[in-house]
Amino acid sequence: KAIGVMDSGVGGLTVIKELMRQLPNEKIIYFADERRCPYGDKSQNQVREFTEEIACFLSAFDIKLLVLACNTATAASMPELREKLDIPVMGVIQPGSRSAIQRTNNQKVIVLSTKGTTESHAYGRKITRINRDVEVTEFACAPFVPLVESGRYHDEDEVDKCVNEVLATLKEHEADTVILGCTHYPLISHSISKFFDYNKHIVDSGYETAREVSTFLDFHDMLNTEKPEKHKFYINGDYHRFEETLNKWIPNMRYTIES
Ligand code: DGN
Repeated sequence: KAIGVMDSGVGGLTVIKELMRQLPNEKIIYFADERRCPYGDKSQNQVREFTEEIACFLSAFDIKLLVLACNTATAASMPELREKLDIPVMGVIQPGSRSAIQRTNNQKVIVLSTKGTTESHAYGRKITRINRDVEVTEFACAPFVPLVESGRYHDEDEVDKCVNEVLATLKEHEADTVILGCTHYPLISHSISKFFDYNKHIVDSGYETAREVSTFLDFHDMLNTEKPEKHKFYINGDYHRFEETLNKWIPNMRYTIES
């Protein structure tokens, strides 16, 4: 059985890159909602509706686990979706929150995310529920997703400029840990670390989520033992740009793609 993964666009690729590295025998079936991307400025109800629709599409493939590789979708739909589906559902907010709690020494954490995730306060609630001494600053970075989706994330000067403008007010922030609370952001994480003079822990929720998926599958004896032939991608829009990012971010991957 495969693992179903969804995102609004290319962001989830940062999660599957880690899934493939940490769990090389698992087959991935990925859905990118390019037609309705970005999710960040949509209402919680709309995002929940989109996520349920995609979960339903992916469930038809007889998957053993669904990963919401999108913070905005996780924030909007996690408890409801867990109730509706009869397979386990994992999101990206819990793993990132736990990792930040482990890493912070001064108990101050910044969360960079979309407007939807910021306004949901999903990270703030999750982190303080585990450790209420941690002070969480949630900060929306609306221009980052369009920058990544447009494919301009590899133009370092342009990314640096955008990061400097968006994060300007956080320059002197005393937090020692920054969560990349949107799965698109690891594609520009170099500029984000540079902006903070490389002196903050950067939490990549993709990496942490893959670790949790690995623990979960192992614990429930659900790991595959043979390498999959090919991974599968479904894109409901123009897939050329998606495929360009896919090939740059995860070279030499064997896959089929349908739009
Ligand atoms: N990658 C998604 C996330 O982690 O929130 C959001 C991207 C978007 O559609 N704004």
